[in-house]
Amino acid sequence: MDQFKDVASAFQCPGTCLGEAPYGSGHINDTYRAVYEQDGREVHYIHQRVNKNIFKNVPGLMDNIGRVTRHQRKKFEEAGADDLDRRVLTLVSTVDGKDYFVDARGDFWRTYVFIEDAVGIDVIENTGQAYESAKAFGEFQCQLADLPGRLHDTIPDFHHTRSRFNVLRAAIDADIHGRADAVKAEIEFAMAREEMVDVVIDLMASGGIPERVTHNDTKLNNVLIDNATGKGMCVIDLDTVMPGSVLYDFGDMIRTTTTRAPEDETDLSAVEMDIEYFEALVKGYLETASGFLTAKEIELLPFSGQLITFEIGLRFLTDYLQGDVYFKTHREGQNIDRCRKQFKMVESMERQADAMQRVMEKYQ
Ligand code: ADP
Ligand code: GN1
Ligand code: MG
Repeated sequence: MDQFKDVASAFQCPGTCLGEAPYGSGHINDTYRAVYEQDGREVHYIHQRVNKNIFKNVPGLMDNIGRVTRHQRKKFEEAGADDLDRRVLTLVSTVDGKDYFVDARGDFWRTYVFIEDAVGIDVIENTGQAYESAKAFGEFQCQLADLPGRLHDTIPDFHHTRSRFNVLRAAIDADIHGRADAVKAEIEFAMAREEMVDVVIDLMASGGIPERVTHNDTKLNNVLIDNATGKGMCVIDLDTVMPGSVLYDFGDMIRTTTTRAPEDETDLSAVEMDIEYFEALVKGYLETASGFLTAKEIELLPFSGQLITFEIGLRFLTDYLQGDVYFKTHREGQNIDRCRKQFKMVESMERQADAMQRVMEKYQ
């Protein structure tokens, strides 16, 4: 791709760029793994085109990522951790010393050192992965607890579930693609749960739970798991790191790590929240996060799964009604399948609320 010549020469990646290919399965940015020849050996980098339709303030977002990754690195150094270049994302500077490059089309690019021998997992395979990812995200929150200054809000109201609900309502009323009739059951499911949407935002507003620096997109494939050891190596996808609630993070961990069904599973008969995975999550998370969590936050951890799974389900439903303009899709109907899967998980968690509570009691 011609655009890549400019990208490759914009960053301080030594050697010759041999080529690049799309990489990973993120729904938002365009991610490429590039191969460079450096003194006779092959070295990889991640070049990423940041989605500027979704992120309206990319310079602010990149400022966040620079601050966050420097802070994390310092924390790992203080803790005597080794293999630092695989524990924290490393931004590669442009030739003029910036963290991002704007190409001739006005697209924003950034480059990361490629983390070798570790992968982001799309669908969970075993309880160890749930445990490791929760431990990594808990450690991430802990490291950022004393980050100086406030981060930019890269997407305002990102986890404001009431806003998400209202946007869905407007999409149903507008119904610009005439799809609402075919998804009446999903719309009814959503409307019947309106009371859920204010719980966390009201508590945040009243000071009942604290604002913290959170990741806000803690799905399983946003932590790289070491191929050899199965350990959580590196928290990635830092675009939405900003002020938030730990409940957003824990809720999204529950959404993505407690079932072996993919996010867009169409056979819903077997989709259930698996309590064993939930237990592994709680164990891993409390190991790294219990030192700073308040009693109220801990009390709401099981509920956060219902809330965030519901919220993402609302977003998939909205995007389906609006014509699939936000999340990348690879086939017709993928967003509505994603929505149905989320709602099935919400039901499953509602049914198992007592069992989830008992797991919490075991670990306190
Ligand atoms: P998106 O916001 O689109 O989800 P991500 O930042 O999560 O984009 O990146 C997409 C995928 O690229 C990740 O799931 C991961 O597999 C891979 N990836 C991103 N950064 C790195 C890195 N520094 N080293 C190795 N793989 C990476
Ligand atoms: C997006 O970037 P990615 O693919 O990790 C989305 C999340 C959703 C998720 C659903 C910035 O995450 O909020 O929960 O898809 N990211 C953004 O899979 O909207
Ligand atoms: Mg991602």
